[in-house]
Amino acid sequence: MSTTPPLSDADRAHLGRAVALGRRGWGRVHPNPMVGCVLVRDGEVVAEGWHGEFGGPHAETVALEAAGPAARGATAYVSLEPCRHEGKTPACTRALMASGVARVVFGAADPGAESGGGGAELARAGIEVVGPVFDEPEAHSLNPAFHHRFASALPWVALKLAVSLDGRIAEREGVRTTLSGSESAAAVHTLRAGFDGILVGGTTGRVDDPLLTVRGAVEPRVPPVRIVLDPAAAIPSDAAVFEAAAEVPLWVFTRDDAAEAELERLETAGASVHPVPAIGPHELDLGHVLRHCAVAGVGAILCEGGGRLAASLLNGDFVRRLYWVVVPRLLGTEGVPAFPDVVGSDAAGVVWTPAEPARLRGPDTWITLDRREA
Ligand code: AOF
Ligand code: ZN
Repeated sequence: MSTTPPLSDADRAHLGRAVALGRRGWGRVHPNPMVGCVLVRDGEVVAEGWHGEFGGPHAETVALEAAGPAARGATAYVSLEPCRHEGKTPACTRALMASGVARVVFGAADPGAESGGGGAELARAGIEVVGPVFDEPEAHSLNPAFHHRFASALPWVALKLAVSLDGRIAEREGVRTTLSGSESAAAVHTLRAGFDGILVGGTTGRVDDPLLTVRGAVEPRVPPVRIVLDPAAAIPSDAAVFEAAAEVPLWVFTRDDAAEAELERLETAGASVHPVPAIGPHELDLGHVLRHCAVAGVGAILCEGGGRLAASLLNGDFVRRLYWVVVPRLLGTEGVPAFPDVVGSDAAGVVWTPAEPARLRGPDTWITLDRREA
């Protein structure tokens, strides 16, 4: 494998297109990565493909089938290294070799023990291979939960908060405040579709009374589990989260010394209740909660607040991505600060880097940041 000769502007553009195609798999392919593929011959795009469904054909296979004989002599641009394993579908390396493509340019290395190494295999077969083109941070930011799985036993945690210009998340303590606009609300539903679990703290669960389901443009292949941290087991039985409990699982984590009668009440209302150790009167052991989630197959979690849970997750260095929604309002001194108690100097030392360009959604600005790994 080699990264020479250098990529032309056209190469980079085609690879960028492959990345964009891959994103169409959002909500449908995880825990697999999102992958796109573009086949180009004599400067012309002959076919495109993407991994559209978990267990379904890979991006390369889709594109090669669409191209047919036109793939011969073409360059395949793939956002991820072509797999060399027989998984749920045949190895992409074999399909590429059989198709007669002359060159393969790929973005991210595949970290899988069995799937990875496809680039070297293609090179041994006489195909010109260029890649990995992306450095590690870029590769990770495209499919963060997928890559995280190879490095950590804990779930990949993203934190989404809508914050006023003066850093506040609600008008007053205990008052439900809709800060962000309808465009942001639509984006949140799309965002939720790509996660295994949606997490909120008990105060948010009570005050905002969210449903936490996905009701947007992307229908998730598996609806994310709703996860509420409610140390005192105090969430009322008529809270909105219980509404859809028959269709979308609801997990409530409580202190392990919470009143038995309350735990039973929550179970009866439709929740799966998980008592866990507490590390303070209002705070559960988040490492314990997250390990439980990982073991149960919840590998990517979106936390949507509130401020105290957000602060605890940051203090514990559990957050890998921030979706920071800046709302152009000032809430003033009565407003609830986004982080009432970020105390840990560890959190202050973390460096965040942009994962994608900031984006306007209606009046709000979305800033997406990834924790830079040491
Ligand atoms: C590719 N192209 O489009 C994707 C790849 O269980 P399987 O057979 O679907 O294989 C999943 C693994 O294959 C996944 O963990 C990752 O390593 C790779 N994904 N590879 O060449 C694709 N989605
Ligand atoms: Zn493959």
